[in-house]
Amino acid sequence: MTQSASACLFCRIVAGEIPATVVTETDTTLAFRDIDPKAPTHVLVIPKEHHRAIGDVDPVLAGQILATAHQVAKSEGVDESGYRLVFNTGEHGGQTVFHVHCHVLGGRGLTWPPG
Ligand code: D5M
Repeated sequence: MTQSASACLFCRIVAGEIPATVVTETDTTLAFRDIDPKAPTHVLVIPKEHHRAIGDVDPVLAGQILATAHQVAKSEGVDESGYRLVFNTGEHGGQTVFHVHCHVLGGRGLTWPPG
């Protein structure tokens, strides 16, 4: 962790200091709509606790993030048509917010490979 929780954008969303359109939450995770959606469904699932990247998250919490992501896919109605879960990680992975987050993307045919 290189950023204090008070300076972290997503920690501030968890704290209610910055508004977000919340889709669902659990004791340990929060799901909210991406501010710059890349697909009709574009939701971010984060742990409420600050961790920089997926490699810093213990397996139990990682499973909770994935379970919430799947729940979002179902509630958004994209689980049947298909969807994509993405953890951009580090500089080459395109991570811009250093509080781990899982992108839930769906609602259209997604191309491969990503850029
Ligand atoms: O993705 C970081 C994502 O975070 C990017 O898709 C925009 C999104 N973002 C940034 N600020 C906000 C706020 N305030 N609300 C909702 N979504 C936000 P990355 O994988 O790090 O490139």
